[in-house]
Amino acid sequence: MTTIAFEPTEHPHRRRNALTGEWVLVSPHRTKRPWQGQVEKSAPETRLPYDPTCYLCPGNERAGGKRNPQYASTFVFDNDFAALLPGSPSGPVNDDELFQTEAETGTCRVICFSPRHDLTLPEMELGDIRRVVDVWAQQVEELGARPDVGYVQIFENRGAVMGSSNPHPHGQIWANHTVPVEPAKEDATQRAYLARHSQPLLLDYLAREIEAGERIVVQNRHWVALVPYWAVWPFETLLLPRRHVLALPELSGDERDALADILKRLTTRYDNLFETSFPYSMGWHGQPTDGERHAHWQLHAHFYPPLLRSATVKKFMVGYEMLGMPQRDITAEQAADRLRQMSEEHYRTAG
Ligand code: H2U
Ligand code: ZN
Repeated sequence: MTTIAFEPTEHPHRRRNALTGEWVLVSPHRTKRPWQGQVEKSAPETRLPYDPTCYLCPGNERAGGKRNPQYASTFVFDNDFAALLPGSPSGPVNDDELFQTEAETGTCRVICFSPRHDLTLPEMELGDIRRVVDVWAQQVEELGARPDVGYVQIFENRGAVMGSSNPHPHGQIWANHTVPVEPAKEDATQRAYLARHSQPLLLDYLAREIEAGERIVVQNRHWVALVPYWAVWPFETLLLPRRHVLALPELSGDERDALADILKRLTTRYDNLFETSFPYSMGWHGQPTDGERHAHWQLHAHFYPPLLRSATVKKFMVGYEMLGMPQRDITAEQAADRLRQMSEEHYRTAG
């Protein structure tokens, strides 16, 4: 391979996402101008701990007509408007090259993180975040044990800009028969890497990131949160366990406590960045639940936040992104540096 005179902080370049095989265009010369430090604050929100019109608050009636119990910590229910239906047919419908169809079955659930309508993950107590971690793990275990479930996708849409329907802290679980597109890409790359190197891809990657240090945002004894080298969204992060872990149910008690800790610290830094309740879609990727042990897998969470410059200026994935490939200006290293500078005391409680 020929080497060229190349300066990653100046020259436009492409970076390959080792987990998906896809590329991102980075245009660092466009951010040469120093950061203005301007923070456009969004209108301060005052929310009540209980909202009588909220369909997720304890004791309230949901849109489907069912009533929530007076739950005191977390609460999981079957989505009243589920995208997948349990017991519906599954499997190939035809092998038509131009109109290929497969029937898909599954289960969709909603997880309320807290009975408190006014909280978000970073504002919750560590012990209560730990309960959310336990629910995630328990749901993967329970749904993954079903013979018709090949993959359990846990995720959270936070904030109206990400399409979240309600500020009450909540996430979702979709459990499918087939492995969805994103984890399927990661499955293929991780499998090929293990075959070539006898080491899981993400463990090698994490070792290199720890060595480099420049993209690390926050770490504790069991977890590391970093802006991946190939990040597409401005402040995208990847959350990784230090140990080789295939799926959430395998996490020890100590690792779950440490996960609650790093979730709180990471999401607090996010909120502090633009002094706003930071929107994102986040979710967990672990091994498929087909009953096999997929040693090439390494559990991880992705955080995909859309904000770019302030509480109101988001990155648009349009034009070139839709028709060419994803592109970013601020480099992953600059984004990690900004997040590293943030306080771990939440702006709403800081004086
Ligand atoms: P989002 O905020 O990420 O959209 O998640 C809320 C989910 O809650 C959504 O999938 C479901 C919607 O179908 N829902 C119910 O199951 N019952 C309701 O009463 C309203 C919303
Ligand atoms: Zn509520």
